[in-house]
Amino acid sequence: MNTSTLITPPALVRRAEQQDTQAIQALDSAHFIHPFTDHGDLATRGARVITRAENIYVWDSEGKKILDAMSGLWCVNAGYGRRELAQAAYDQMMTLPYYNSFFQTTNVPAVQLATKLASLAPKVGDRSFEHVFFSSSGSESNDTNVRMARRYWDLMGQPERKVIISRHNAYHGSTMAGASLGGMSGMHAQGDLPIPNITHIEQPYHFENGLPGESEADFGLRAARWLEEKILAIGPDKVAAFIAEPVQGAGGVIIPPATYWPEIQRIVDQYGILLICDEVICAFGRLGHWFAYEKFGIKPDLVTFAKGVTSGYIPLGGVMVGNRVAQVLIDKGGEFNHGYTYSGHPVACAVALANLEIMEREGLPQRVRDDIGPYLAKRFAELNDHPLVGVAETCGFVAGLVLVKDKATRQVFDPDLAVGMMCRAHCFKNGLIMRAVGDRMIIAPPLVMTHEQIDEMMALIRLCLDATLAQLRSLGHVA
Ligand code: PXG
Repeated sequence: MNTSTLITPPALVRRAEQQDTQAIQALDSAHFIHPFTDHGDLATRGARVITRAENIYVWDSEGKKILDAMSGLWCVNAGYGRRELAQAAYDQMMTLPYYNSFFQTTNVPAVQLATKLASLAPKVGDRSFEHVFFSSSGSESNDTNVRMARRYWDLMGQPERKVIISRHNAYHGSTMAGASLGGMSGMHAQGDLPIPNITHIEQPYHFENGLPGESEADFGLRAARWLEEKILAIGPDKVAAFIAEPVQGAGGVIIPPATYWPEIQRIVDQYGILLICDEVICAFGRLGHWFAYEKFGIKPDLVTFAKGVTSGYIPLGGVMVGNRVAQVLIDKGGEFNHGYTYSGHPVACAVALANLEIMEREGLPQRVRDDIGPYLAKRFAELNDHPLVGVAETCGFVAGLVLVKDKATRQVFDPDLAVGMMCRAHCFKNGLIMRAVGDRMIIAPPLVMTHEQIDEMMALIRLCLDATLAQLRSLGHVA
């Protein structure tokens, strides 16, 4: 077969856009149960049908062009429309579309990807990352972490170390263990969660949890010490691990104070507990490094990844297993009774390798660190002068701002007003995808953005904030 005729986006696009939007919406509503969706509500309004994408833009079935400032769902790091990734999938499918990695079997792309990831994960202190466990998602990877951390302590002769400490408002996935590790009360309320031996401390969110007049630095130390208090309350010999995102993503882009992570590291070291960094969002250039633990000087034992490893083109996740855990599993372990049909899927691994090659060739992590990250920081900080913005902050290529009723007193809106959703609606109307988490408006754009595209995005964000302000004024909610 002639591979050059395989991928013909214009033909695909025409087919999609010829569909009747309402017909697709009706079938969608009749047959498709969406994630995190109120289906009664969706049935009345109809889903937005996204039909194609290129670079940093997506198009809907009505032909509307939308700037995707969320990289899909924090994952399309290399941008849309990369033919190399489609080609890598095609080539691998024609060579070996699937084989499992159970029963003393392996495949070449999985070996190559594990080797590549080991070479990209920097050594920190006495921690190195020579081994990788593969899954198909962030959730599965965090389930793996729970089982691996407990297995580690069993093998260390300390089976009573079972408790995993996480944080309120963290997001670690939607499986039973993932949702339990996460600190989303709405998720815990459904399905009898958390599962046993998972507990939470408060998040390091200065705007909400800082005391009046407390500096960011002092707050960071106080927030980290909540971990120490929790460890002491449970009993250090019962704690297996602490899990956290370097910067909380789905919780609303919560960027911890600079003092937070060093103090967390002191505490986990002092009590000997494992540190799990969930980098499903933060890795692969998002914060200007291949892995964000390097940015914060964290020494994790296990590192969760997914999303950006394939730029979202195909599902793949995994865990970077640090030497402390890997050596014990290998030396003392026997069989670890855990694995997935798609662990080390050859097509997913081949796409990941091609994606990492693009990111390396185009220097995307460095670009975020030295060029577009600082430029976004400068432009995003300008929003601090907007009457609706309590505080606007960035870290690498994520950014968040909180909408407030009164800037001077930092008074927030009544949650029932759903001001974040109001702002999000203005964004969609004006051709911008920006996410609302309560009244925090957040972005995580593709890492290929140019300065001009950042300017275009910032103009749209300001336009949408102005439209939200005008609406709130007309409703009498702000002066
Ligand atoms: N950990 C983190 C830090 C995540 O952000 C997961 C684990 C779970 O990954 P999977 O691949 O199982 O979805 C995630 C996923 C949002 C949103 O609303 C964020 C995620 C997923 C869905 C919605 O921002 N992050």
